[in-house]
Amino acid sequence: MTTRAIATHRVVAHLDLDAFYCQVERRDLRAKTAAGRRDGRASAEDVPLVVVQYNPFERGGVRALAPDDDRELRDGFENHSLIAVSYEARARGVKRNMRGREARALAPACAVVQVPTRRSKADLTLYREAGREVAAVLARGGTIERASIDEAYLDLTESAKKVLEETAWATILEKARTSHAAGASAVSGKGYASVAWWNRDESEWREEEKLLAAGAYICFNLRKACVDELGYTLSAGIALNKMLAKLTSGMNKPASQTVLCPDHTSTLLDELPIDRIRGLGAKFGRELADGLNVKTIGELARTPLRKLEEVCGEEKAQWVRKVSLGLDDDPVKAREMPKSIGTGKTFRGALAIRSIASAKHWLAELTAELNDRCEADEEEWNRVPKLLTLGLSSPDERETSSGHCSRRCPLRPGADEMAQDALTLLSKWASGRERWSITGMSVSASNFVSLEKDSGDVVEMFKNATKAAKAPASVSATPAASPIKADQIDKNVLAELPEAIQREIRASMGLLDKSTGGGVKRKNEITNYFSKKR
Ligand code: TTP
Ligand code: CA
Ligand code: CA
Repeated sequence: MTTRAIATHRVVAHLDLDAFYCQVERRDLRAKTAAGRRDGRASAEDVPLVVVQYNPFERGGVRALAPDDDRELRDGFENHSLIAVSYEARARGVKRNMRGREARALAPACAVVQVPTRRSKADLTLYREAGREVAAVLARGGTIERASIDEAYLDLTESAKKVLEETAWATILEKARTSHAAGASAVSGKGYASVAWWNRDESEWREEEKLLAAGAYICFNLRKACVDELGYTLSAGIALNKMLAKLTSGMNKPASQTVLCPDHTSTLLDELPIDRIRGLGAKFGRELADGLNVKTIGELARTPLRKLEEVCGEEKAQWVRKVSLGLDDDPVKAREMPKSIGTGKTFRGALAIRSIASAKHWLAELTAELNDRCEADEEEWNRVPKLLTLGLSSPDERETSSGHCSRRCPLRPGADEMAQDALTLLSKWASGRERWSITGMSVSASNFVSLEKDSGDVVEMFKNATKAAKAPASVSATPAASPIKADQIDKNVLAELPEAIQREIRASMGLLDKSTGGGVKRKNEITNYFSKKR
């Protein structure tokens, strides 16, 4: 096998949890039943289950139910809309767009669970946490890009190459062949579609097909780990790029995976409605369909490039052409964790802040915003910040030539606490100065401490497939960012400041790029930071 041929191919998986909220609720019901807090009927796997959204227009308003309450509704759910339907309920004809009463009519034994609420709104924390747990397991396979609360893309290319090098073909095949092979009948020309495709002699396998098989093997292991360790089933699509993987993952739900045979791509796309492709769903897709009078990706693929260009311009036409042929080089991108989060505001000229009362007002505004963003960050990254930084720009500031300074203190969670502490920092800065004015103010949070559970290595996982199964959750206290040195201007704080202030500071430090003259002279961390930004 030549590495050159393989280097041009990728293996991407798209994984999506089956009836996600239902699975989370089923697990929750099981835990509550085990703790003796409710009867166990609805926690049984084969009982149909639906998750309902409260109906805000119902008399009496939203029924307040915390995650920990018994949220299985025995009555009053008739008008609630279903947001998740278990496969047992689907088998009885229950569908997502129905109401509670229809679910009960079709499946009288159906358990009806209401989403948790908080301040009269749905509280998705339980599901977000579950989605994160699953993502942590999947991340053992390779670079992960979470695409929604219950789905993710995985780039399995490197892991697949490694598996091909280290694992016997028969071993790979044994697990890989549990996958459906989409389009196999067309490809193999034999009767037993999937089976025939997997049964081919090793010599008949092309390099990219082998890579896909290795990807399927990894995906099988990852899905098994999710079942063994968390009790959740997922479905997956394994293909040569993100777009095709996404189209493939839903083909055989629930609890199964599908490999897209490369030769089948054009057949799959031929009849596919245009709006099924990401990027062609909304306005642009409609313009394209109307402008060219086409409905399917196949028709789009057969449209001459010049005609495409007329409708959507050269650049977009190139992209559309590629996509219509099943090509997609969009990389699987791990979302980067920000090192700090913050918010700031400028107060120019007459707007400059000159009193503690006015500073207090604006700090309350800024810290409220910061607190919201910290909460969102905690939900997304499962971590909490430990350091609060107040950044100030002031013509009276002599400490640095830039007129900018920052003050820090340990971060206490909560908008009010942060507002109080920021005000204390500001008051200390102001004390001892006869007159002062502030032209820019920012607050930021950094030095994050992760609350993530430990995750292992992909190869290790295969070796100890079930050993890790009951590993207890541990809290690691590794700070996600190193402490900020006090003797330099905090680049994170700078980055959070409004553009205008950033420019001012850069100018005063002589860091402004003279664009034609190649002006950046000082090669310190901050210069690097700014050059990276451009
Ligand atoms: P989906 O992945 O679309 O659906 P699902 O996981 O329930 O079922 P499937 O097996 O077909 O993937 O959505 C994930 C969760 O998001 C779903 O369980 C509930 C929630 N959701 C809503 O709250 N409202 C919606 O309109 C949709 C589509 C989903
Ligand atoms: Ca799903
Ligand atoms: Ca989904």
